[in-house]
Amino acid sequence: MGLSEQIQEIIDDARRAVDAVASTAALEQERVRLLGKKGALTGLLRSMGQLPAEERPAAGQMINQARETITQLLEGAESALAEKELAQRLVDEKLDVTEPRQLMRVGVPHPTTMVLNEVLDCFIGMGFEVVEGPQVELDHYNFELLNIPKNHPARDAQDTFYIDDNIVLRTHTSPVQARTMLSRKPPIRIICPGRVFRADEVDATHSPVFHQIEGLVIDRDVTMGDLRGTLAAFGKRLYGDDTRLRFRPSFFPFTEPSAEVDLTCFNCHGEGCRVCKGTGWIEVLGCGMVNPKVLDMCGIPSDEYTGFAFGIGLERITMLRYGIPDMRLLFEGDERFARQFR
Ligand code: 2U9
Repeated sequence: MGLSEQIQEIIDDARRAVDAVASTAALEQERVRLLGKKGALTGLLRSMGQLPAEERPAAGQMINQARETITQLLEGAESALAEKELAQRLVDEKLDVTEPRQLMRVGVPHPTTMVLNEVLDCFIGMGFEVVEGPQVELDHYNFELLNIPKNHPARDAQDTFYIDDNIVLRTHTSPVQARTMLSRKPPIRIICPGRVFRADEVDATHSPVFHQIEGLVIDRDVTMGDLRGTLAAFGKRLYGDDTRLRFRPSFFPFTEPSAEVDLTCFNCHGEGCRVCKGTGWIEVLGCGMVNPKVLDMCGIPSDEYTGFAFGIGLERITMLRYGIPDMRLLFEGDERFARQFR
């Protein structure tokens, strides 16, 4: 068989093989078989050495042409196959974005969070800045700087969770204010929300973990009148514009004088009802003028500055707001409970 017949046979074979190939992977195998080192065409090229010298250029040209032809066959098949495979993938991997799916359950804010946000919004509106601090505190910040001395009953392990002799779970957010006073100069106008801990037994009105919101204002010439005006604005925001407030004398180590603050009942507006146990008043928070001893210990000269502070038990006002009868409901994490207050 002459060279041109051999070449024609190789091309015919290539055409049949390439036509029969069904995937790009199989096509690659064919490329190796047809044009690779062990292929028939390469074999012919090698055997050219046996030809008389004058026939070699023509033979080489024919073989190269054949190689070109086969390369074009492979390339044509490759683009046709790639197109076919893409079309198949588009069918196989089609997504029906209109297909109905399992609905995602969306959570709701906890009632305590909703009341917290309302209280924060009120004080932020009056120019207060929100400050937070550690829940695990040094005895020094939690007690000493707040004029709660070593023998004070609040320090008892019956009332306070101790980590060691000097470290406690904070029993109020007051250490946040103490830290702020030590690190800043007046004027100070801050509101400090956060989780606090007391070694209480759980019942309908007590929990060993609860939340406070405390406020602190320090500047020159801050008076009890400023305290009353600030809390009156808060009371109206919380219980409505016709809300009145009254101060009852009280005692806290960190304030002097100190007072407990009642608001007229949001339910009966002072007439007396079940919510306020017939008194017309609801106790909402404690407050006072910052004890000069506390100012001095926290690096603020008490002969130059005065201040007021107040503390709100968040769970208590949340229970009142929504008529929740038992504090434990606020800590159970049952979402069916939370969903009732949207
Ligand atoms: C500094 C100085 C003074 C914070 C205050 C109260 C009054 C108060 C209670 C409310 C209900 C605690 O959660 S509760 O049981 N708090 O009555 N808190 S004055 O006074 C401060 C705080 C920090 C440096």
